[in-house]
This record gives sequence, C-alpha cells and structure tokens, in this order.
Amino acid sequence: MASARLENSVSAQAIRNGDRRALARAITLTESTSAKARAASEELLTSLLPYTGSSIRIGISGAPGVGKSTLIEALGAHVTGMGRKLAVLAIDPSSRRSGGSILGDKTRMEQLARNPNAFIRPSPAGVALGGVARRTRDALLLVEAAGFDVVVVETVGVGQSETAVASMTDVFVLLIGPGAGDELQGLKRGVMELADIVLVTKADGNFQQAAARAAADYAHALHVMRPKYPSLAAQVLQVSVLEGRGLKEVWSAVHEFHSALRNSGELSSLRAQQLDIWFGQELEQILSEYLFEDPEIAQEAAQMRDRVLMGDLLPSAAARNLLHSFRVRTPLHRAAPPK
Ligand SMILES: Nc1nc2c(ncn2[C@@H]2O[C@H](COP(=O)(O)OP(=O)(O)OP(=O)(O)O)[C@@H](O)[C@H]2O)c(=O)[nH]1
Ligand SMILES: [Mg+2]
Repeated sequence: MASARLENSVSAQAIRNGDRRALARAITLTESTSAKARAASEELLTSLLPYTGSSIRIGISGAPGVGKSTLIEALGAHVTGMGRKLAVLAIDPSSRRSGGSILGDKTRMEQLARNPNAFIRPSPAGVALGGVARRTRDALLLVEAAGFDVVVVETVGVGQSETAVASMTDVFVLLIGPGAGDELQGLKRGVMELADIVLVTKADGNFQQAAARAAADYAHALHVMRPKYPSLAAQVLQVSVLEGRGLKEVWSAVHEFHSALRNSGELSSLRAQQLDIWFGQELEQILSEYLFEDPEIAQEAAQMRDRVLMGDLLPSAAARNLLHSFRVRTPLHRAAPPK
C-alpha cells in the first residue's frame, strides 16, 4: 500500500532540513484517509510541533479572476528577494474546479513554482471544505517546520472558505476588483469583518479611477463597521502588479500588522483561539468518524435520519438517541484510537 511506504519514508529530521521531497510526501501523508497513514502523520506532526508557529501566516482571498495568483507570484518574488522563504497553500472548495489546483495555474505562478525559496502546494482534489481545512492546517505546520517563514493560505472567495482561511492565519487580506462599487453591495458583511487589509487590485490604466473610488468606498465601509481589533484598524490599499505599483507597500502593511499583533499580545490570543476552534472541530469530526465506523450505528443513523426528514423526530433527540446507542454498544476499549 502506498501509505505503508509513506509511513516509513518521512523523517522529521528530513523535514527540518528543508528536504522538499520529504515535505511533499509528509503533506501527502496528511491527505491520506487511511487510519495507519493518519496515525503516522499525527506522530510526525507531534514531533515537529516544537518547530512550528514562527511564520507570518497570511490569508489571501478574493473572487475568481480578481488577481490572487498574479499578486502571490509578485509578492513571492518580493519576499524571497529579501531572503525569506515562502510557502503557498490553497483551500479550494472542490466543487469549483475538478482537481482544483493552483499549480495548474501555470501562466501566473510558474516563476514562483521554480523558485528554490518557494513551495507551492495545491489543495487536495475532491475533498469537502472541512477536509481541506483540516489538511491545510497540518500542511501549514509542516511547511513551518521545514523553515518557511512566510505562509500564504489562498482561497477563492465563494463563501465559507474565507472563514476557514481566517481561522488559520494571522493576517487576512481580502482582494477586491477595481469595479468594486457593485461588489461592495454583494459582498457579505461577514467577509468584510474578517479583513485586516482590503486590497484593491488592478489599479492601473483604465481601471485607475475606479480603483481609487473603490478604495474610498471600502475605507468608508470599514470605518462604520465594528473593528476586529480595538487598537488596530483595518486598512485599504491599492495595487497594480501589472505596473509594479503598491507591492512593497502591501508587504510592509502585512508585516507591520503582524508585528503590531505580536507586540500587543493579540497574536498569541488569536492563535490560542484558533487552536480552540481546531480542537473543537477535530472532536466533532473524530467523534462522528468513530460513530459511523460501526455498521450497525451507521444503519441506525440512516433510520434516524429518515424519521428526522419525515418530521417524525426532533434532530436533537435523534442525535442524542444515536449517541446513547453508541455508548451502550461500544465498550471503552473499542473506542480507543486506532494504533
Ligand atoms: N490590469 C491588470 N490586470 C491584472 C493585474 N493583476 C492580474 N491581472 C489580470 O487579471 C486576470 C486574473 O488574474 P489571476 O491572478 O489569474 O486571478 P485569480 O484571482 O488568481 O483568479 P482565479 O485563480 O481564477 O480565482 C489575469 O488576466 C491577469 O492578467 C493587474 O495588476 N493589473
Ligand atoms: Mg488563481
């Protein structure tokens, strides 16, 4: 089995040495659904945990075509040019494109893909958002242990994926197109509330005036919103990658925002909060995996669901009944994690 081979082949030391093949294999291991691979991956991550956490974790999101890949490519060249190492991970809701892959985006990330100080990892294909988020968190720890000190988690803005990205990054950058007056109407307030930096893209040529207007509109919208941090205001910037304007400022803004969070102690409370969310999600996820591993429980669950859908049974009562059956049927030793 491929996973058995993988388990033996990834050493924590190789990851710490920055061995890219080991890193890629370790990420593949976290994506495997086999119980053995998962145990191996958890063991690897546990031994690497002390070497994680020191990167600047940046979330980047925006509508399809807004300029995410173009910006990340340019930003990547800029930060690696300063001697940093940059990793790009993607959260791509799998429904959007089959095999959703930022690597497939050859035209705009190909330089970065060849850059020895950059590492690009596409989102695993065919997995629901919850699964992708879980694996991306693991991948984030792995790239940190491998010495990447700037990590970008990218997602296309289609709804919930922004929340997932914001729940695992330090600074959330929302990209907005220059024709944004109308977009502002359509944009969910919740997404705006996540933004630390709003970046109006393509502020060049014919778009320049529209971009300036959009920037003013967004600055106003942010101003009237409840701030995310009491002492640190979200900001709006304009960028043109095409004309090479505003890129340095974007990096400075991200870097300064991050430093401010760190100095005020808000970074450590943010990360603690994120770990809490992660823990809660894992509890729910693993609990339901245990439940459905038992075929009789799975069958009972299907029956309960039918009754719920018929309006015959309250969802909370059904869930409680099911957990009760599970507890009665499952001796504690069987509920131990698979070794
Ligand atoms: N004028 C102008 N066009 C840009 C700029 N940045 C990106 N574009 C163009 O916008 C289009 C989309 O850019 P991408 O970087 O692929 O956008 P994306 O957000 O990654 O798109 P998806 O991956 O499909 O969600 C491309 O045709 C780019 O050339 C810019 O600064 N100025
Ligand atoms: Mg793209």
